[in-house]
Amino acid sequence: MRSSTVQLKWKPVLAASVVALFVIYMLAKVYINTLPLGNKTLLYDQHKTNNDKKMHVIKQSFYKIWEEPNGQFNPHDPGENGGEVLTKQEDQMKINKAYTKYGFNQFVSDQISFHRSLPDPRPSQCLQKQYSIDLPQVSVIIIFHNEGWSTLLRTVHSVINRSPPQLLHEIVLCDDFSSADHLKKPLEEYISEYPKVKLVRTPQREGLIRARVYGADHATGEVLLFLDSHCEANVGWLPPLLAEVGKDYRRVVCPTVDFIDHNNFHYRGVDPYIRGTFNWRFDYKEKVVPDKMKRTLVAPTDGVESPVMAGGLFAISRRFWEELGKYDPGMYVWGGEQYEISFKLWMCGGKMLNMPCARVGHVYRRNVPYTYNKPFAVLINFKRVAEVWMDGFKEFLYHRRPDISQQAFGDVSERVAIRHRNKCHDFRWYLLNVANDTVRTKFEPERGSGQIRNMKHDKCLDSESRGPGNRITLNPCRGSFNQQFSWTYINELRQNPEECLDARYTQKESVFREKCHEMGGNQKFLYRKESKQFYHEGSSSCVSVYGDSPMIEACDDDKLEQKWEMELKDINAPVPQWAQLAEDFPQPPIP
Ligand SMILES: [Mn+2]
Repeated sequence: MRSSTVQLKWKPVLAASVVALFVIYMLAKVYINTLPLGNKTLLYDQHKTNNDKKMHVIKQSFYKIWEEPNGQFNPHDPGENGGEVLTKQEDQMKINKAYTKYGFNQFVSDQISFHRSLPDPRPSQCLQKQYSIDLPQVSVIIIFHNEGWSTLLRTVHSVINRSPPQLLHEIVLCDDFSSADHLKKPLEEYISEYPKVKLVRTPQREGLIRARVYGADHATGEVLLFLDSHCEANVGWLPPLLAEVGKDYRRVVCPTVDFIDHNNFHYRGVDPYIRGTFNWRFDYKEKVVPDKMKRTLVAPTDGVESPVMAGGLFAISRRFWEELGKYDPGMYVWGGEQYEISFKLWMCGGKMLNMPCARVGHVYRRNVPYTYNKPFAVLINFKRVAEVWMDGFKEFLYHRRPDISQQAFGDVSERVAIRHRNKCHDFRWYLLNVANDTVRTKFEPERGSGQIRNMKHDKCLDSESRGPGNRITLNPCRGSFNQQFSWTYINELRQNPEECLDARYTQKESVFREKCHEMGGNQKFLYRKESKQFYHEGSSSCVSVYGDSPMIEACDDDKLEQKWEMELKDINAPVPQWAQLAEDFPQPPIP
């Protein structure tokens, strides 16, 4: 009784507060709309719909107008709204040819408008986010080598169409010594219509890394933004990136890279809250942001701190790029540059953020269509990164990758000088402060290795050199490369280079070979020494045999089909000297 009396008294007060708040809100809105021209506090308001263009307010609808010239496109045209393009059986020859030449289905790409519309995959909060009008201008640098006409120009047009003109200083197209005819005169003529697009060509084949440096050297904007030549910038992509660099010139930002299918050019948004990291084989890994960290994000629109960038799509101030010595010019072609730039930007006072509101679609190639006559390029690059930036921790890498360890790598003294000149932190600092929850540094010896023999059939697990997604089979033991497995510290059954046995309780009749995800689950196999069984925790079952293939089924100690032999190792052997560096580091959990 008494509590309801109290409630009755509060009701009018509550109503009055709501009205008062609403009035304050409306007054604030009116005030913002009357701010004078040129005032630094003016905002990019992506929501306004009235005629405040003259107040230099960039609106969401502005992007939309810019995105679709004349606002006219037919949603039924190929690939509109990021949709997939279907092909006919009779086109298969042309499609195969396109793959050989470009690494993706250029035949499909050619049917899609340069100005195609895209779905907006941003978290809804991004649409309300406001950006200062006082942002630095950007040079977008696009490297290409024998790129297809339509993929290249769709990249260019998506940037022009979806960038506020006052933020886009220029687009630098950097041709890394292409031979294709369409990239000569026809390209020059085409871009002559677009005053902001400039074309530079390397005097010899440089490879992606050095071509990016060449392109950047020809750019004059305050911020450099690198893109591949088969991308599509999405709506509102630029302000979130430039706003961060504008706050501090040592902030490096990556757009969220959405997925464009190489086969049908379907555009798919991805989870934007991810962090890039690596393992001690220098495989790049992505980890979803742990809940603990999600809570510390101030807003869903904020960037996620990331230890390593995914690839080559990022923005950096020209000043920081130059202070850091650009990319290492002693690197070749492609590979390893993402580690170099990521390690040094963190170690030398910067910060890297993945931006959930900035979206760029990228076509992941199926195959690499070009050749470059530099064997061991990636090994040289990795070795240079390790020697310059990783101190004693390079041994963690060399232990897992003897091929890197043995690689000649040239002179790195100038790169080491950059480290000293910028008074950078050491790699220990990086591991403890940047990558401490993504990279395990404790010595993790193999638990076993060699071939895995079934005791009933006297045959061995065999991947028959087929790639990810394929079923594992059982063959006579012959010690071949495809029969070599490593039972790792985190209980994977791993095969080089980085594929793991993978079992699913939904498909018990087979065991597959998949890219190692290092998250346990389907790829976690515990070996029971006494019963010689491989116990698959994810499905609470054991690896057995059906026909000529391994399968999983309910564990049964008495079944000889479930018994396997492999050479086990002593994981309690003393920790080698090189690995003692990080014994006391806090470790991210073992999956
Ligand atoms: Mn690419």
